[in-house]
Amino acid sequence: FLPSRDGLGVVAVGFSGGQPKPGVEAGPTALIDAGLLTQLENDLALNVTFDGTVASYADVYAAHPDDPDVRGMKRPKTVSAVTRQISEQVYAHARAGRFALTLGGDHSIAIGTISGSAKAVRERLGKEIAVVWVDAHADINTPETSGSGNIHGMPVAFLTGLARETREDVFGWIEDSHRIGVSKIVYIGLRDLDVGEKRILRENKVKCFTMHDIDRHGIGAIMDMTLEHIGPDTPIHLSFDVDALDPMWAPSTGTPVRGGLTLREGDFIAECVAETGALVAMDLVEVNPSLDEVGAGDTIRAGCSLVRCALGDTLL
Ligand code: 6HN
Ligand code: MN
Ligand code: MN
Ligand code: MN
Repeated sequence: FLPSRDGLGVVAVGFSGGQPKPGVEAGPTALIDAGLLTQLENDLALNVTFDGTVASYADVYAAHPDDPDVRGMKRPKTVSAVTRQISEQVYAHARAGRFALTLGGDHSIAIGTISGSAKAVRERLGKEIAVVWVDAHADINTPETSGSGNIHGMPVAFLTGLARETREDVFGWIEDSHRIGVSKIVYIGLRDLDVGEKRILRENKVKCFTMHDIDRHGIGAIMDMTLEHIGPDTPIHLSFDVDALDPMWAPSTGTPVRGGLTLREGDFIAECVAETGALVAMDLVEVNPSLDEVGAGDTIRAGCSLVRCALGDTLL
């Protein structure tokens, strides 16, 4: 089994509405200006499909001038409309057999990317995807457990159905075909969990490799266990929050947490997932070049490296 890869589709999401700090909407442009797509085309000989636009969602913001909280969620209709659009874009790439690379933007956009992959892979390959979620955070708050109301802390709850909403314009568009099972997620790099999230992770027996586990076993063993949990012949979606890396390597991000992955550990995770031949999609999110401007170059270079590794650049 190899999910045949007919080129690479790029979705550039200039969106920051899932959290309060401006600047993360400039992430995709910074990565592209650093030469990421040229590197993929030239060094990896990938056939890149990209319409050349970094979406700014001005129309969506204009359509929801006041977007009052729903169950404590901030900007619910804006985030719902943006993620719905992304879901359709990622679906279209994945349905056509293209690897879907999404550049963010804050992590709320994974509601769109993973729902799009899950649906396309069900239809195209008749399989359920697995998700490798690399992050300092679990992003599995429900609206009720969230202390911040920021939707970038909730995508996994909506994707698994742990959080649900019936109104169509507040994530009610998410159908069963878009969802993933809790047993199909593996977390790597966790080190900042909210109390409610810990309860959710325990109650649902979610596979988690925290920084403690990485210190204990080493990243090599962690990747063996990750891929063993997922099992063979399973298409994988890699959702990589750059804040999984230690701020020493990636300081320009909205919620940095010290004690994270080294640059090499991050690249190694991406390489191991690439090596399976089963990677069908990747998100790289939370690159915010306006935070810690001195470190922005490092953060962007780290992001480019993670994407290249996930596409097999460093494998022989
Ligand atoms: N991220 N758990 C915190 C919250 O607000 O729910 C932080 C979330 C961070 C989200 O980094 O993608
Ligand atoms: Mn995240
Ligand atoms: Mn995070
Ligand atoms: Mn916290």
